[in-house]
Amino acid sequence: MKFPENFLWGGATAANQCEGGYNLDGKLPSVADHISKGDVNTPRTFTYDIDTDNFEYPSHEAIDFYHRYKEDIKLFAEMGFKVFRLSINWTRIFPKGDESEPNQAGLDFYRSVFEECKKYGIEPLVTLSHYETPIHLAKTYGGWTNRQVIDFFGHYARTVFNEYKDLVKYWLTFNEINILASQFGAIMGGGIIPEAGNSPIFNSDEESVASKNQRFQALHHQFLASANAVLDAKKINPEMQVGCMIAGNETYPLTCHPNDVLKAQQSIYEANFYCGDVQVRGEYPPFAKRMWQENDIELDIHAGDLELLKAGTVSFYTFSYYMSSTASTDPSQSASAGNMMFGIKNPYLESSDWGWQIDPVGLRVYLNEVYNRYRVPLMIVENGLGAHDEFAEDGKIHDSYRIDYMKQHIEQMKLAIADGVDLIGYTSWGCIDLVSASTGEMKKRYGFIYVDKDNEGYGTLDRSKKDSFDWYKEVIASNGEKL
Ligand code: BGP
Repeated sequence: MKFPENFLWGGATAANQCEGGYNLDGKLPSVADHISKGDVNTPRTFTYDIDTDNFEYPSHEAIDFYHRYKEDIKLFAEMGFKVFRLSINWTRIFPKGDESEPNQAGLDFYRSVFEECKKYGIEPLVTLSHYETPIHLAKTYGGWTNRQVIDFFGHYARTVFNEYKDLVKYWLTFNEINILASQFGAIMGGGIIPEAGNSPIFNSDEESVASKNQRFQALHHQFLASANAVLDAKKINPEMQVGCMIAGNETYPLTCHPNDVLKAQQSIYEANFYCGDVQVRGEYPPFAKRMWQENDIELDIHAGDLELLKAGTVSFYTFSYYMSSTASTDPSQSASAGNMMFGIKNPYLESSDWGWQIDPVGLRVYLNEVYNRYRVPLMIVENGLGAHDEFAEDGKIHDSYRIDYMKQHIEQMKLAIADGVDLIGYTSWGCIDLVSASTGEMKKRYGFIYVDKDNEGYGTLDRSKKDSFDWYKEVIASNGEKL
């Protein structure tokens, strides 16, 4: 079985993790610009006032894509990218979020980025919201808990749809929308922040920043905003396609005890299908009522909301996939680390340097599960290995571990296509090294392209090619035949 002829190979980034220039040309801070650097042991911290404290904010300079995008896109083109996923930083277009007029310098910047992509025949795939809610909306309106934010987002989305209607065909509304159910997602994705002071973005206290009710209400508002965006895009240019973006969570039962099986199933349903059903099928799933009751969630659903969800369904489904986890009802089992999801250690899997359990077969399982439920085209828009890269004596980075990881995942994609899954594209995460979302570090690297910057923020920012660069170039040139 082969990859389809027009398969979209490429790479993915997010504005807050690569652009830098956080206060240039009219831009004001987003929520991500208020998050300090952490590391494996120290959680990143949200801090209310960035002018008066001493934290480091990795997004403020990041890898300076803001000034170096031409060089970076040229390297992507050299690898043969067909698609480049990036996000528009909302705060470049509407610095506070509630203005009526957009910031021209922000519009010009992305026009120039998209034109640069088009020059090489690269299709931009644009996320409208990837942790970049304007801090003003978070502070003044309570972020996405406030229904008014739907309108501000709608105005932003229509503005960029109109502006780039001839340059951008593929859009995603909210990055990993399902993580809004977590505390991390509440801050980063939902713009729900503590009233003053600091707060770790990973917190074992479930209700520290936002209650479950607030988080699911915010999610309801994002569903509505996403549905509006789908409808607006169709009106502005019927050629445009809008997709959802879910953090893919494949969970296995730790044992074949029926209680473990049930727990794993519920985890998949609640983590993946709750959002997938609303965005693809246009309705809350059957189990939602039980879930709301069990968690004391009472949603404020207005007249017309459910009709809007039904009307504004996405035309393709995208997701991130890094790892799988396991579920157990045995209280003596302890949780292991993961991509915004935490589970019990699977004895059959190896883990990355950051403890994420590597599971290529799980990708095939996930692809089949989701395709058979939704029957819309699928795209993997994040996948890759966060690893420590060291220069060898010959002055190069021989990242065979990254090549192995990706090779195994691409092999499983091929098998899933043979299973009948309509998979249309693959953008590996962090195609160029960038700031880690969970830890804020630079040393957790995913790229084919190395960026000379260390965890303390020192370095020339020069770009260089790792071994995986040439390997991926071959993969694309052979349309996935040479792995
Ligand atoms: C996803 C986010 C990305 C990205 C990725 C890798 O959840 O959408 O923004 O960062 O995870 O995570 P990390 O950077 O923590 O390794």
